[in-house]
This record gives sequence, C-alpha cells and structure tokens, in this order.
Amino acid sequence: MRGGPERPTGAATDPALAPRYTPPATDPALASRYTPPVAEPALTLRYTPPATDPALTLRYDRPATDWETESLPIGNGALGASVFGGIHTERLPYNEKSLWTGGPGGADGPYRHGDRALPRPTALDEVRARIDRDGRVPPEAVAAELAGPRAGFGAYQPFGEVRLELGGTSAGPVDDYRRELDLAEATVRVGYRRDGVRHLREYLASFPANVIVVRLTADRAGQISFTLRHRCPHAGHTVTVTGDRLTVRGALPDNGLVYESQLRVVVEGGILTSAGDRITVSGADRATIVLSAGTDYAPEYPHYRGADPHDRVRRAVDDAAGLTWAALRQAHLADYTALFDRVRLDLGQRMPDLTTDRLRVAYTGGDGAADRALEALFFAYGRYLLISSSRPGSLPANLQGVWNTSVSPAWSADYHVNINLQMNYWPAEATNLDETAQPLFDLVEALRAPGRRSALTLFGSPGWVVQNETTPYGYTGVHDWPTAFWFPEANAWLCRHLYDHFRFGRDVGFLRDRAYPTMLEAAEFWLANLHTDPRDGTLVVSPSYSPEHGDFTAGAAMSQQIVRELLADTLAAATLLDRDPVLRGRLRSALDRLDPGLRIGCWGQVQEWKGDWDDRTDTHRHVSHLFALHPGRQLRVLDDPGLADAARVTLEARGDGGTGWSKAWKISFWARLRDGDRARKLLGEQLRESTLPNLWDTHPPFQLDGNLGAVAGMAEMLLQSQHDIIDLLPALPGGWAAGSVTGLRARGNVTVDVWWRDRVATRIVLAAGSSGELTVRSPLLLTAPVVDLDTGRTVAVVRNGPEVTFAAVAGHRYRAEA
Ligand code: FUC
Repeated sequence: MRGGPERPTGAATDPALAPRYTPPATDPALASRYTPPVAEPALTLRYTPPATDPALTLRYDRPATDWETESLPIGNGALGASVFGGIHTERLPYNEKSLWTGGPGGADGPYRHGDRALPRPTALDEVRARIDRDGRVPPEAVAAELAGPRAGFGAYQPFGEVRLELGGTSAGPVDDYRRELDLAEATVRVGYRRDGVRHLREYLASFPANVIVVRLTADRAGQISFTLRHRCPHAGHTVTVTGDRLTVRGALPDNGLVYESQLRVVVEGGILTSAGDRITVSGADRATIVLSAGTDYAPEYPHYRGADPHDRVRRAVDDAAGLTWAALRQAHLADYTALFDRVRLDLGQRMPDLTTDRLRVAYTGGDGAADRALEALFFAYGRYLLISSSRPGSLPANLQGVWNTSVSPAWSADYHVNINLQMNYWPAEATNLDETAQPLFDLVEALRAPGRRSALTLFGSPGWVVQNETTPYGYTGVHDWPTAFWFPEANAWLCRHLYDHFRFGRDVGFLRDRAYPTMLEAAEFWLANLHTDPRDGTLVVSPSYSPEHGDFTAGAAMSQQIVRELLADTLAAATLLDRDPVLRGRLRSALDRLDPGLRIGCWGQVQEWKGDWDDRTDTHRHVSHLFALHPGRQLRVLDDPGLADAARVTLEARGDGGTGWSKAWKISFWARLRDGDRARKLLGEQLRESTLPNLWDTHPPFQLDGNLGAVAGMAEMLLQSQHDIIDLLPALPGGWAAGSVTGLRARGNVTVDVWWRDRVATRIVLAAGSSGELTVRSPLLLTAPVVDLDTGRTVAVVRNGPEVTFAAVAGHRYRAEA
C-alpha cells in the first residue's frame, strides 16, 4: 500500500507579523551574564509570591526568544496568551478562540461547508462499484470523483500582541532572573533584579473574570515604568487610546468577522499618560493590566454570527479593572484549583535544582527520581493545558489549544477529527476534568445541522456526517487532499465522547437530552450507508480509508471498529432509555451482519485492511487499526490473548517512533496491553524527541494533542475501566515502583485513589458517585477486606479471581488496605 505523504503545513512563522516583530536573539542585558548552568538564587521580593511547589513548576533562567519553543502559556479557554518574560521588552501575544477566517461571507465565495455546488448523486455509487470490482482504488482516483475545493475553510487567527517597553534603555546589570509557570496556581511569574531593584511580574488568565491580567510590582516604590503598545496582524483594524484604556477593533478582511479587544492599565502611584496608540506609565509603585477580547462569532448554523463583542469586552475589562489584584487573583485561584487539585500524582519524584529545559535534556527514562519528576510535571502540565484551553462557553481546544501567533498556522490550527481533536479530550474524563469537555460536546452538537446537509449532498442519506477536519463554521464536507479528505467515521468517533461522558458520570439526563439524539442521527447515517460486501455478504463501510494511509477499500479495520462501537452504544443507550424499538431492531440486525474489522493477518499482525496486505516495514504514524484496543474497547486483552498478541506484533512493526501525538497514542496502546515498561518507554521517547523546552508537544510543529494524549496514556497505566471493571495499576512500569495517585475517575461514577509499593497496591479508596455494583480488579483484594468508610463496616464481596464485586451506595467511600 502507498503511504500518504504528509500534507504541507502552513508557514512556520506569520509572514505579516514576523518582520515587524523580530526580537533580538537574546536579551543583551541577560546574555552577557548568562553562564549555564547557574544555581537559582532565591527571590526575596517585597510582594512575595506564594511559595511555589518545585514539583509543579516549569522554570527557566532567561526570557523566551522564540514563541513556539520557549514562551509560557496561560489561558481561560476562550482567551490565551503566552509570556516571553523579556527585561527590556515584554511581548504578550494573545488569542481569542473564535477569531477565524473562512465560513459564510468569506473571500472564497458562497460558503457550502465543503459540499458540492451541484450534487453528483451517482459519484459515490460509482466509487463503491469500482472498489467492489477492483478491491483497492488509489486515493487520487477517489478524490477525482468525490473531493472538492477547500473553499471557505479558513484558519485560526492571532488576535495581536501587547508590547511593554520596560523602563528606558538602562544597560545596568540584571541578575537573579527567573521565569516560571506555576501549575498549582495557573500563574506565570517573571522576576529579576535590575539596577539593584527587584521586579516581579505575574500573569494569569481568569475564567470567572474573562480577562488576562498582568501585574507589575517592585521592591521599591516608584520603580514601575513602561510604554504599552499593541500590534495586530489584521489589515483595517483601529487602535484607540483614551485615558487608561486601549481598544483594538476591526473586521477580518476575509469574512467580516468583527473583533474587539480592550485593555486597561490601573496604576498605584506614578503617572499614566496616553497619546496616539500608546499608554505610558512612569514611576508607579504597582500596575495592573487587564485585557479581554471577543468576536461576533456564534456557533449557530448557517450564519455563525451573534452579538457585537463590544459590550461584553468592555464590561469584562471594566469589572476586572474595578477589582483589586488580590480579589482578581483569589477568584482565579478558587476557580482553577477546584479543577486542578482534584488529581495528585506521586511517582516518588524529586525535583532537582534544574531549570525545566535542562531537566528535559537530562532525562534518561531510567530509575532516577529526577526522571520521574519530569514525568509527573508533564502529567500535571497536560491537565493545566486542558483547563487553560477548554472551558465551557467557548470553542474546544484546537490543534494548538488556544495559542497561535501565525495568520497561516499549520493545518489552520483546526479541528482534525481523524484523531487529533479526539486525543485532546482523552484525558478529560479519566483525569477528573469532565467540564473541559463541554466545548467538545457543544461543537459536536453544532455539527449536526451542517452535517445533515453534507450527508444529503454527498451521500443522499439521512443523519449527519463530518469528514476529516472541521472548523467553527461547521465545515462538514470534503476538500481535495487525496490522502486526507475522506473520513465520515468521524461522526461516530465524536459520538463516543458523548457516550463515554455518560459512562463515566452516569448522568442519564445528559444521555437522554444530548448524547442520544446526536448518536441516533449518526447511527441513522451509518444504517443508510453500510454496504453489502460482495466478497462475503457482511456489512462494510465503503469507500473506507484508514486515515492518511494506503488505498481506498471496503471495510478497513478502523472504519468497521468505529461504526461497530457507535451502533452498539446507540443500541445500549436506546435500551437503557427505553426508546425507539424499531431502530433497536435495525441496529441489532446491522450489528449481526457487520464485519467486525478485527482480523489477524499472515505475519501475525492485526490487519489494517480487510485484505491481508499489511507491510511489515510500514512505520506510518497512524495506527488506526488498533482503535479497538484504544480508545475503543472491542479488543479485550485479557479475554482474547490471540488478538492482544497480534496488536503487539503490529506495534512492534510500526515501531516506537512517529510524530508527537503518535507516540502519545502508543503510550495508551501499550498501557491497554498491560505493558507498563513499554508504555513508559514511549513516554520517554515523547519527552526526549517530541517535546519542546516549554514542554509543548511537537508534531512538529507544536500541537497540543501530544501533550493531552500523553496524560491520557499515563492515566491508562494507572487505572482502566473501559470494560466497566475498575482495573487498578494495570500497567505500572518498573521505574514507578512506589507512589500514589488520587482523584482519577473510572466509568461507573467512581473516584479512585490508590497507593502502591513494590509495584503492588497497598491502599485503595473508591468514592462511589452512584449506587450500584462495582467490580474492582487488584491483587490487594485477594486478601484485604473492603470497608465502607461511612459505616465502618466490612462490605460483603463476591470474589472472582483478582476481581471483587460489591454493592456500592452513592456518596459512600470504600477502602481496602494491606
Ligand atoms: C492528521 C495527522 C497529521 C497531523 C494533522 C494535524 O492529519 O496525520 O500528522 O497531526 O492531523
């Protein structure tokens, strides 16, 4: 089979922005004094920041000079910014998630969501017939029949950059520089001493106030001076400065999307003056900058426009400017820690006195406590990134979360739905951040309206569909890149996130009102589109394309596995809700006839295609045919050792390389295969080869999916529940001999804490959110009684090998201890 080439990426840097923005290679004041490695002197600041936990802090001893590899991100879901931490000049590029070109009113002409202008009702049948006849059809030939121009797709845009020229041109000495991202408080801090004065800047993105805040302080009065300017890459914008307020407003030339950002500078002491497009502060004791931004985007088909952002943005900025720094910070911490603090991971790590870039370079993947410190930090950072880039009320995290400085980012920084968007949300439920998945659910529901139109236009069928990638404007049709334009199974893959939310939280209202209607319509699509395979009479997906790889065929493994899961889940949901008996009958008979898409081939591998064509030397980054192993659940490792072996053969052949997200996925594959050492090896490969100095994952370029996929993989090593059994420590590596994790979530509405020594659980605490039977697998339960901590009584359990089953009561906690 031919491997599809990687598509070209967008420009690495933004051509419009780059020439005007190039900072000096290094901050000269610092460069002259920088001799690595330097010990970090303790900061003694008058406005002492709370003691940071070194185990939860990314820290550096110089400012960033490169956005992608070094800047430190903050975000509140809708807004994001990244901190350089310069001494003479501070740069703060920022984003708002809905600032997108493309869609209705875009420069590409009438917007059709990727659908054809004129339907060609016979095109699909012709492709199916050709696949039936020839077995394999090259992507280019299928694209010639079914693809169309990528019109109105658009791209995620940078909003602008706040620049602070800080205090004149003094070339005086600078020392004790420190730049850090404190994950426990979702705060970036930049501290240094210049000309004998200690400066501290703090940065946070508040979800409750919907603002980005910069706080500038020093240990002597009257030392805060700067000139603030704004840069915006979009033609036609205006910058207005009145008093302490700077307003940026415009409409994207491409599609007329209205955008506005405002910032206000609040000073304590000193003088604030404004002129032209700048605000100048001289000799203040302290200053606080608050910024908010918005657009008139609304996630509503067909116009995707809502209220002008002006009032919203102005109110956010004014409300925040009226609060003290202490109050802003307090509200931010209360909001953030309520999410972040739910999970604690102790791998027996000890953070050495090293900056994070050096910690990463020193990483060996061995038994040292410093290696575990990086791993635990990476886990915490991933949860931080998910909280920072995905909160209710805005769009989901895109390929770059919310952070982007380019007007033509790689792959438009879009929503790729042949793995990437889904991977972003793998850790959401398991690491106890299910609120962060709300934007994903909203997007999936918003795809139904345009997706119905795409289903009708291209397939002539009911239901809704989305293809390989999508945008906030409901791009549900096709484009014309032959190896990546076709993936209608994305509708089913996205639905599994809705259903999994129900499986984790047991929220029947959510299942009834949100998950089921969306699943039902996706299932209708597949019931109408499954094709009888003339080879054996089974039902298959055709045309079927294993993501970005090989020829078009009928019944590729991933297609079958994904559709099977959707049909089975929809049947289970309809049964539970006692709905749609006729549909249930149709689902049952389709499932009876559906090709399962799980076959062992001639060299012992799981087959990627229905024909036994896999090439042993193929190391393609997508390992789509193991969907049933992860994130799916049809490949049951303990019940089907033959298929589990075949999955191992496949993974050995594909190798441990790949792009950032590919390595992250392989952590989960090996975790599901219960091989903790191999899972950790993949984590190590990712940290060594696919992680940037600021710990962003790199495909390359920077892509958030790898960060979040790795968190999910680490969680899979510690706890699995895909088969409704709470399976504790299923893939603990030798290097994590002792430790604990608290607050992970298992399907069935259970919160799980577990402590271990010598790789064996010594204490388990389960908090049941719902009443019902729980089945738990852990060797500890062979001997230890299960005690209800709320009644103090030992509960009756049914033992079955290393599994015990007992009746849990909602709100009760259960403990087993060695
Ligand atoms: C999929 C992958 C690419 C890249 C892109 C954003 O198409 O195959 O590697 O991650 O998404």
